[in-house]
Amino acid sequence: MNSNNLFLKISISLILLLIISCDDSNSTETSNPKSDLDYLFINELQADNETGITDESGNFEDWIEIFNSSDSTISLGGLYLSDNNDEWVFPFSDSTVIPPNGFLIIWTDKDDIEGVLHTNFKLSKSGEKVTLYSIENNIKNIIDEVIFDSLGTDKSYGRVTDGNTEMKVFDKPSPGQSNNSQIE
Ligand SMILES: [Ca+2]
Ligand SMILES: [Ca+2]
Ligand SMILES: [Ca+2]
Repeated sequence: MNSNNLFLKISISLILLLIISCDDSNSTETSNPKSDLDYLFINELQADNETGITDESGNFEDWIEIFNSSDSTISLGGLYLSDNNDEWVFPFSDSTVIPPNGFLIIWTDKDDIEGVLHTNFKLSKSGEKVTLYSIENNIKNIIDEVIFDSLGTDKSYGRVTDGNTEMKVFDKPSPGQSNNSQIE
């Protein structure tokens, strides 16, 4: 082996070593998307909104609030949200990223032409099932699921405290904000 070849070999080895060590340091810092998804919750929803919040078009629409209970930013791009009949995929967008301990409102208005935060289905005011899930290698992984009954006009249904299991009907919905302050 001449010295040029040896130099090349050593250089390549060093570069590979550098790449591997970079990867190592990254894996502890950046979040693993699979485990991160466990920190996502369907935190609150409204299925008969008549006087509450309005979407960009000024319409009183129903919505689902997603809560990121982790300390990392999580992108929802590529995840799925469904009701009893339809399935919708979160677009990849800055708008579908939730900051640590943040909330995101998805409009369930069947107006998906209105923007990336609008689903292709509506929530039934008589109740149904909402599921947040991922599909990897054709396997459906349920991240969170909420079954609700008829709630009444302008009420919401959600987690008594953000991200916890106990659910209740709220007289005062808190779209995009913590549910915790709504405890009476
Ligand atoms: Ca709309
Ligand atoms: Ca529906
Ligand atoms: Ca809320």
